[in-house]
Amino acid sequence: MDEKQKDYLTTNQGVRVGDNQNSLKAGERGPTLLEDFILREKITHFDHERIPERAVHARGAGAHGTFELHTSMAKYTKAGFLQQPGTKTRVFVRFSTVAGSRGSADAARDVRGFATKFYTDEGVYDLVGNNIPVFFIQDAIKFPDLVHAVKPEPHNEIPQAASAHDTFWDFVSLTPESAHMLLWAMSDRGIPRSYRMMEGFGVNTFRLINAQGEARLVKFHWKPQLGVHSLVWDEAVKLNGADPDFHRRDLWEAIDKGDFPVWEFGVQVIEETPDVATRFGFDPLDPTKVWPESIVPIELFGKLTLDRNPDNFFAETEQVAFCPSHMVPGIDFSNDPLLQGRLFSYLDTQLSRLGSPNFHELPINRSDAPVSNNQRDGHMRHTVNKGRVAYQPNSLGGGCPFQAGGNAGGFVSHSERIDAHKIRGRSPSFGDHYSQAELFWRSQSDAEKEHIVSAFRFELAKVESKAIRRRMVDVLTNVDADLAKRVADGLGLAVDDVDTANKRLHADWHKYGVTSPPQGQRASYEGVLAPELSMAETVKNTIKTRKIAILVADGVAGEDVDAFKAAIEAAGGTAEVIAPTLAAVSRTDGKTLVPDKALPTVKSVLYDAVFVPGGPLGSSALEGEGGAVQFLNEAFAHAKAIAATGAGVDLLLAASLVPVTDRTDAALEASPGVVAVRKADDLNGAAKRFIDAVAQHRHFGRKHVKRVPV
Ligand code: HDE
Repeated sequence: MDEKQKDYLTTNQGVRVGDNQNSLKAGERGPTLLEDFILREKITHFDHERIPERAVHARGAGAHGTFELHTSMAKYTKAGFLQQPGTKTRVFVRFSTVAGSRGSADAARDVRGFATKFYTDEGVYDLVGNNIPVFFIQDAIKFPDLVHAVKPEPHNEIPQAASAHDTFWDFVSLTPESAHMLLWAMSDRGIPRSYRMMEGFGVNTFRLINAQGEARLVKFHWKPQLGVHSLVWDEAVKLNGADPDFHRRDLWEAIDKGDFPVWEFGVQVIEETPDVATRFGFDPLDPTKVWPESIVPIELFGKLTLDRNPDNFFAETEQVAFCPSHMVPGIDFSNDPLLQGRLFSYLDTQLSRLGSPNFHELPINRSDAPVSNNQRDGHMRHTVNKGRVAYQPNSLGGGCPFQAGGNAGGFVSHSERIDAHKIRGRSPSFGDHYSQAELFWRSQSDAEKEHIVSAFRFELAKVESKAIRRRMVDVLTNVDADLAKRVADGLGLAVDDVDTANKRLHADWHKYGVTSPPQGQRASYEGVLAPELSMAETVKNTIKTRKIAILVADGVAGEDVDAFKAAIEAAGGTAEVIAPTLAAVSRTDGKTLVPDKALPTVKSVLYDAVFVPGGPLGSSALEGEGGAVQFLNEAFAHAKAIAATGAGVDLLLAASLVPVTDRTDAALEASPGVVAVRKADDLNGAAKRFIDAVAQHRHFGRKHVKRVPV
């Protein structure tokens, strides 16, 4: 290498390091010298390389992107980035799980964070949301209790990244306001297929303020272009072993390949009339309630595209500091008591996590709008402020910097009139804990209901205390009798009528000091349809970015592979050829095929669907591979699309897709999402049927699933 081009190793002071392999010693066999500043600098830096992980949402993955406005929101807000259609704003988004620590696995059952930093021309705006539109608690004062309850238990730090333990269910069974969110968390929303296929919600209620100073209450929504899709529980459990980085890797690879994730940004708007607390049956300030879209429709106004992976995880994803209090003119807070507490918490936590009030100077947190104020000094100050003036008002600095007032784009808080007694309490409708939980339950498809029941059964069966299990069934009895019965059946418990359940619940709440909020009147959602709460009708017309496995062995029908691979790729999916080893396999047409992956290194859970091409030799070779048979069984039990051509169909028959008593091609074909074509004379037609089946994401209507050994 040319001497000038060489990149020499240096210390942090820029001194070139002569030897990076040996510390400075007194002789070959002598002690190391304290004088070795190169050794000490290197090790000292290493000793301090970790920073406190986030108290919640410690595990995450982020990406850069752009938000582009397509519809002016000027009628609602004066925020600069929401005025002119076509305006682009740089963003950084971090997705996360809540409960697990930084090294925990991605596919845990949990809420997902969806936090967006907009670097607007008027300053940084953070929308720190989740993939579930409601929250467990209504008041910030309960947050430390909620988090202590769900985190690993303090005596033995078990279990990691799981709510299936006593302390969590103890807390929520004594906190009835959590009922609605519990249904969401136990639904498939708690185990998303990928970060790219989740909805996002601001959860808390905010205000938009227009140029006329008019304020309206709003909720924010992110709608994913690829639809909302989830894993199934058995798959999630296995994924956490097969690839603990499943979601992180998925996001990284998609962006790397140019499959940029896209969301539409939308808002629900409520006029803040004097009767706003009672007009809808729910109080818009209550973060345990959704605003059903049939009552308050969503207006979509822009598009978020994530198109660049971070260069460095620590510098960007770890050091990014979100605060709901990072707000710009035209958007404002509501009195949602959860939000009010968050406004304090995040700034405080960034100080302890990043160690300095100068965290806003880190590149990932820096505002694109110029920063000019009289703040000075502090740990790790980067800015070199000039001049002698660091106060306001001043004359020595010509009065600079000036406060902007409202007319020059200064942030002016919405002048809400408040005339009230100081109390510790909540508005009465906050006491209606169950009506929306019931609306959610009622809005689910049969398969989704089944999954919710299984999740409650699983989690509560892991709870050791019988009394807690009993209490949770009593809470569910208040939501819906059928739900309670189905969960109780799994726990060997009986379900009583609501009055009996409530007598027991109230006795417990009294005994353990649960005082607020009192149970209020139940709102009626009779006749309200809320299909948006279900995932059943989501986007199901594309296989874009889906990963499909093709299982092959020596003697595979090459043209079947070619036809399916071409069809999958043409439709925007990815096909990976998997063989028993990485050695090239022979094709029936005399050519060879180089596998992408070796069977022992992959699992069905890493793929969205599977195809077994024909070729009698290849298929029977795979029959001798337990991994291939297990692959098919798992794909089948996890409701994924499966296709086979020619002799490949024999492999499907050899697996447990159909019962022994009915091992026929017809029985296979009768199973939803299974394409079994013995005579492959219309390969393209078969591939098309397969692609349509993959686009459906999952096929929950399969019979005989329970007997499949997975
Ligand atoms: Fe958070 N939350 N939270 N939270 N939250 C944090 O801030 C907190 C809540 C959410 O990717 C912490 O930087 C309180 C609701 C996300 O960096 C902390 C309350 C929602 C992230 C904190 C809530 C969220 C956090 C921990 C109740 C959905 C990750 C580290 C009043 C709207 C952001 C940190 C990222 C992170 C406090 C409730 C979302 C401790 C006190 C509701 C997405 O400040």
